[in-house]
Amino acid sequence: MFDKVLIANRGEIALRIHRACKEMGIQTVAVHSTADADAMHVRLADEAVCIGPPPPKDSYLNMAAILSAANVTGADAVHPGVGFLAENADFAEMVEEHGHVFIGPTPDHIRVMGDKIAAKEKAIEIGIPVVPGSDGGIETDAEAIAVGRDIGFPLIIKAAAGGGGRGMKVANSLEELPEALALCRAEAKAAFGDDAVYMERYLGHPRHIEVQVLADGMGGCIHLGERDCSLQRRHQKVVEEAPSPALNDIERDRIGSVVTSALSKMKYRSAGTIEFLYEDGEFFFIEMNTRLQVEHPISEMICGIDLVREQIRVATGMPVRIQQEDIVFSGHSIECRVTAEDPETFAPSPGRITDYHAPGGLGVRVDSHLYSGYSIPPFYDSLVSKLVVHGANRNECLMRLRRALEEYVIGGIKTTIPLHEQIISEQAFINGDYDIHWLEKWMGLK
Ligand code: MV4
Repeated sequence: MFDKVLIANRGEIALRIHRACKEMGIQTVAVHSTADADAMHVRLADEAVCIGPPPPKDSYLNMAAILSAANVTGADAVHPGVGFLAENADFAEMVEEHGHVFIGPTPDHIRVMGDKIAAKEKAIEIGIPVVPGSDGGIETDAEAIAVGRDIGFPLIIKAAAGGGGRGMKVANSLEELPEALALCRAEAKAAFGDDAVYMERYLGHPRHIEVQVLADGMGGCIHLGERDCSLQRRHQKVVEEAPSPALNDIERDRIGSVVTSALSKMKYRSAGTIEFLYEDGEFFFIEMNTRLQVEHPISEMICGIDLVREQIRVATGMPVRIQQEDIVFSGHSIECRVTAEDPETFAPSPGRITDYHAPGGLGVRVDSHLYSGYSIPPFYDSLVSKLVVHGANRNECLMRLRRALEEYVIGGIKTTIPLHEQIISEQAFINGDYDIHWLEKWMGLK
């Protein structure tokens, strides 16, 4: 086992990884920008290294500074967390070249899944169902028109280098196609420096359902069920739940075994997530995330598995020690992403926390780096807390979530707690009857 792990991240996720390390008897090294000198992850870590000024490109994305912190502290391994360098294949490669273990997949797997065209080809190769569409990239208008006639309208054009919802254009007819293609290409070039695009049938009312996996790089692979992440605004997830209210046990087992046998074939290593659009009873692969995800705790809650702990274990070269048959999916879990934003306008609301009281009690988990007196810096992601609740069933989970939101006090800044209270009181949400467009439509109405 590792003696010392460097955590190349900040905020609640740095804390989450620190906690897993301490429970495994592993020493932790925090890295931080000058804006984060007083952050909780820095306070709790065994050692801390300042890696640069506030802008992410000068600190949390500064590979040379992070590698030198790993070298001077003698860290055995580097955990990238989520965001920042977590899906940067070059960083993973450099970590290993410098003699540390990268707690994540191989650089090759990160690279393949980072290119959406290559990822889709890989998905087809290993037997995962994909959205019908172009066979690889689209080069010319003539090719686009031929594919358009074939798959029909509406269709969606996506950037190969895209992700997180950027670089997509919908075309409703053959007439709209050339302009949509040109716009998508231009946007992709400007945003990612790569104008490669591909086409897919446009699904009008899907849910976003993703399957959590853990694999050991030697063919061992298990799944921790699915998460329904359909409640999002501008491609930012707001509320997630596990299991999905839309699936039954048979569908869950079926998609779970499709995914685990595929990733086992690929010899995938580490935690990973396969994202699907789910519409009219069918799953369509859209992307794979080769990292831990923000919403991983809801899977942990229903499976009783510490995913970060297991991710660290497989990074040392050990096989996955949990058998699929031994995973018992128990009850229901919901996560509310609490951000430091105005709940009406979503304007950022950084500043000093004057009062802090987190909810507690059975089935309530708060993953947050906040404390009374802490000042939220304005330079980073607005996520300040994940309120994660577990109940014996969905109704118990909802009742518990409601009382936990009522108990939660975060004084001095605006947060999205009131928005969460409203969402979970809506009949459509209570019924589990929502798709990827529901939240934005509802916000437009209220
Ligand atoms: C789609 C789609 C409909 N049809 N692909 C958006 C982010 C990127 N990961 C994939 N996205 C979509 N791909 C086809 N063929 C609709 C979306 C989409 C979406 C997907 C998941 C969660 C929220 C979304 C919001 C708008 C559009």
